[in-house]
Amino acid sequence: MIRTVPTAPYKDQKPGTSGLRKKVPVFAQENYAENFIQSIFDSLEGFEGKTLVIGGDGRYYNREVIQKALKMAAAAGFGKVMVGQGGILSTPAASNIIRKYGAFGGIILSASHNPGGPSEDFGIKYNIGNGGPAPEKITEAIFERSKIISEYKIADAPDIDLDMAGSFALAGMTVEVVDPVADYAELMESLFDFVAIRNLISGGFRIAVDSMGAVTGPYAKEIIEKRLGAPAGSVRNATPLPDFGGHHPDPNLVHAKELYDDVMSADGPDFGAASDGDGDRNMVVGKDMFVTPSDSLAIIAANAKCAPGYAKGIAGIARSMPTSAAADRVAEKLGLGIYETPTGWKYFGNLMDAGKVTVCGEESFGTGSDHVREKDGLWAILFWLNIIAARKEGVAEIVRKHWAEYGRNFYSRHDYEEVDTDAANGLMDALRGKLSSLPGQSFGDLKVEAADDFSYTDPIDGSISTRQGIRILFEGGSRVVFRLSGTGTSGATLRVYVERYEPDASRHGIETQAALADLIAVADEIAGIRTRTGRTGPTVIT
Ligand code: G16
Repeated sequence: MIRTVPTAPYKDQKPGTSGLRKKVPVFAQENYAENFIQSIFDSLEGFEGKTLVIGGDGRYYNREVIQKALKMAAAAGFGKVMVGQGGILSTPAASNIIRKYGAFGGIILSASHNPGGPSEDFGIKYNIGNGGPAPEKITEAIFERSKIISEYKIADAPDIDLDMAGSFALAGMTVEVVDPVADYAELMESLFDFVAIRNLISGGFRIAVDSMGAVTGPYAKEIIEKRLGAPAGSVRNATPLPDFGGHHPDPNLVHAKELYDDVMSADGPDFGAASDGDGDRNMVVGKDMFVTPSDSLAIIAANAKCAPGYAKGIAGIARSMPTSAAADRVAEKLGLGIYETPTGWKYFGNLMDAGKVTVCGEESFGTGSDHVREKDGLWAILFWLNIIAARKEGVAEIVRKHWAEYGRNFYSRHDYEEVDTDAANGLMDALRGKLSSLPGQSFGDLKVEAADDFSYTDPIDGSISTRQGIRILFEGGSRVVFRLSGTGTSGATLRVYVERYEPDASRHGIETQAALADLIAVADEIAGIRTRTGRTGPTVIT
């Protein structure tokens, strides 16, 4: 039986950079999740009888919302839902399933790299039939709908046992509980040279993969330990837990410090990598070398032909605007198209669908390709292992040779988390007010060449996105970018991205923060970060 339930709208269901993210107690309010899910369905057309994919990163509240979404999908008229066993699907695995089985779309339950637990974060996002995050015109329609919603529909039916694989009936709809790992592992095996990686590992190359108590554990166990033969225990924190075992599942130098320290220790592993809550982010470290995500994109693009799935070469590269221009130098040398988009993986979808780009990346520890339409943490880790196996060189050697060939883009991001929202908005508004007067001004040795608020016109569908980050570009190619995060759930997070290009190889060994010190000081001088936020320094430096 289908029940129609009256509801009142919430005013705060505006999706951010990647779906709706709020604290669990916000999602647990009466009808809050139901309103948002119904708003998604109300914004779509033509899904009757079609397939929807549902899965999440296993965080607290995942199972409860999956049961609601299943019953609401049945009430809305979907013919079938494919749901990951245990409610688990990493974001890239969900994208793959949507594509492989020609589903209409998918609902992914995750707040990505944000912590999980009863008072921590939860999230819902909708992905379209190409497997990628819904574009802005859909997320805006969902938000508009959420502001006026007055009822939702739900099937009155018992819960589905998510732990049992198989097909089940739910109010006239089929629910298929699927193995979350099998299709994804098969895809990875089709892209990379597993024989070469297996030989590398059996030859004594030691790897450590930290799943941070989050969704990639079962995927990494199957691929890294079972199929590639790494010794048991090579994958750490491999059981997805509702609170990620207390970890903040964000693979960066702060939250994956234990792994980093281990790889840097004398008898530690040769290669370390970590993934985030929902498996789309990655961090890669080698002995004596942390690979910045921007460099990772450039190096993967430059070495793409090492991997069988990319042996014919790549069509082009896309990066988000705040990501360093390291990839641009590779594109230039290889004669490839290069695209600069706003922050958010959703902007890459059209370019990949049109065959303009194969490889995409973001400074926020995201790298991926057109094998799916999400960034993909394990894909990046396997790509690195494949490159190492093919070149028979370690991470540090590969990175240093890359810099020697292309020059080094020194790069760092400074985050000021949980800043007062008014103070953060005030800082950005004041910067916007200064944009026209900055060009021509000098700050020590740095002269401003141009300053703007980045806007993007999608080359495929012509849609325009404005106010995507303030760029201050200095003569010689250095720059500082200011943005407010669109993924946080408390206060505002100010991100300051700092970059300097250094062609001279004799200067490539300088410590990153030292190489950027003058730009960091100028960023504060121009934006008044300390005065306006009351902070003496960033919360996180990556
Ligand atoms: C999401 C998006 C990414 C984006 C990142 C950072 O990542 O999918 O494309 O780069 O947020 O966004 P912001 O700077 O607005 O916080 P994830 O891993 O959280 O889904």
